[in-house]
Amino acid sequence: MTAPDELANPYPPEVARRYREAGYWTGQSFPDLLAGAVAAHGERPAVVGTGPWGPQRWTYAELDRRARVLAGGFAERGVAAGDRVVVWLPNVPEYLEVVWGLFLLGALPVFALPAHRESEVRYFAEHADAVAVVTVARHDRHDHAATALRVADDVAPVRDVVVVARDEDVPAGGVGLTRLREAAPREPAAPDPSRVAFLQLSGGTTGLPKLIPRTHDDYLYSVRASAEICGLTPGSVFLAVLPAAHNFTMSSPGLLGVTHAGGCSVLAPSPDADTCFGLIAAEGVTIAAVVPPLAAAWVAAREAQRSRAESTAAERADRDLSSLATLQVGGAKCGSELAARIGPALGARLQQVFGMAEGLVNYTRADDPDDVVLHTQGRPISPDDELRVVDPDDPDEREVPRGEVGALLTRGPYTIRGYFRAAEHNATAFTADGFYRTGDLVALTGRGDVVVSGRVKEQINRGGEKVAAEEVENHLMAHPGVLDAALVGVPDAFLGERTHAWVVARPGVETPAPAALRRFVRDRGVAAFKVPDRVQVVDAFPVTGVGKTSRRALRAALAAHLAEESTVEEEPPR
Ligand code: AMP
Ligand code: DBH
Repeated sequence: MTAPDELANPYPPEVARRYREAGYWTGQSFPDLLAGAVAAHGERPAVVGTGPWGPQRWTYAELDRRARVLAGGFAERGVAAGDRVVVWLPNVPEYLEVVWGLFLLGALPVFALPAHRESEVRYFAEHADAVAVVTVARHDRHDHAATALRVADDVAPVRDVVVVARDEDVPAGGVGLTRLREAAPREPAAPDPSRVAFLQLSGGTTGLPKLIPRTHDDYLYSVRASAEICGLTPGSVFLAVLPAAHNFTMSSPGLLGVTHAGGCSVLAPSPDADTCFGLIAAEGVTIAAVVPPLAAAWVAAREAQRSRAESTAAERADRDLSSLATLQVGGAKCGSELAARIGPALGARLQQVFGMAEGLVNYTRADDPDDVVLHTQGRPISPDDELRVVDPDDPDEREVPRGEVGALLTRGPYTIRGYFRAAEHNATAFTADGFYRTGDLVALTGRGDVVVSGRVKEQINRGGEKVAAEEVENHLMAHPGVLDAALVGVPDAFLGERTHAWVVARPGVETPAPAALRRFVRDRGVAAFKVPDRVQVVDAFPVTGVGKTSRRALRAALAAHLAEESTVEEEPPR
């Protein structure tokens, strides 16, 4: 289905050679990573979590045994090395069994978020020519399995929907995980480490999300280096709070970094403070990764607990967070005020993380001065990460003086050179010499730390969940009563930004109500975080005198207008 060279190493050969010579690309594959952990730490705990079969606690040897069986199970279902399989799972331990099963088989996971819905899952399956979708029965009041089965009906290459559920909960047409677990274990494949290992997802800026091809070599370099920067050891216990498939949770240093170090991954079934504080206390969690709104919620919960004097000894033990050495905050900007409250409230050292699924990840370091940790988003992983901060209005993209704000371009040993099957988009997303245009506005400090100050890309960062303005506008414009739509971000005290849709009604038809338009977008089967927080129907876009009404200028004008308005009128987030 895929031309063989489509998944080949996308870096120019001389660049690949340089990254190998520098020791970044070592030829390690995903199966090698697991084999290394099993050899060195086989009897140590690898995974803790709760799924359809109740609480699970697996050593590396047990995880490996399970993954080999699933590799055999997928093979029996006709999945072959190089095939793509959409993995659409919440934070259950079986997530790791499935993902490692696919890696050991040499198949390529295509990661979807649990919050995604039919429109996104269908797109991933189609765009990647996936042969199977793996999901759960129900999650978050949504029937994931039923949705996946509809996708399988319509998208020709999808032969199987594998349902991670007890047999009695597997709907007709689905294949229960127990079926795959009956297979004979399979010897791990030996994939070419220079080739693409999986497709990661991006928040996207255009009408359709993009798939990100990451090779074994480039990704595992970032994982090993991240584990080292974050000081992971076999004693590290990582709490996966955000979705396991999110690039932050997976690799910064995340689930894979912990595997490299021989530590333990604890999967949180829900990100709320009660659940997570309980897990931190019970499992001795040493490091957790969250987005700013979650960090704020945890801080507030802790401050509230402290002020309640009547807590019993048992309650106090249940909330003992003393093991938590590091709280990583990233995905969206962690403001200085929140940053300053984290240490005192949670007793953990803050680490800011500014990363992207396309590659580049920046960390503040454990030995950085407080000033750097509180006020910057850190510095890159690699000495060979190239960061150019350029004038966004300059067609020649000349660099701005150090310290000034500009658009960030980056290139390096773990940053992609192009999205998967997106030639047209790649032409604008990358420079001719291979820099990725991140769309972020940043300044570099004298020491080379990055301070994120905004963005040029048409994307709204809703508490770390990325919303592509154009994608939502397209959904709105599919409504017969809508002539035009523009989605903008509005400042929000909790989320950083929330979404506001301006809609121009189509003349001559009944003007749709805002609530009906929100429902319309939701019913089109998109992730809930993409449903506009507020919809406002107007006769025409309130912009004149902008010169040309490019959509970008329009959005900027609307955003400015709304920012003014929102200082007067505050709406609680959904
Ligand atoms: P994605 O490309 O979907 O993986 O999202 C990556 C984007 O998230 C980055 O380009 C930034 O816009 C945003 N982001 C991630 N971490 C941070 C951070 N610590 N501060 C500000 N923005 C961030
Ligand atoms: O937002 C992100 O995509 C992100 C944030 C922190 C990321 O991909 C990462 C770390 O690796």
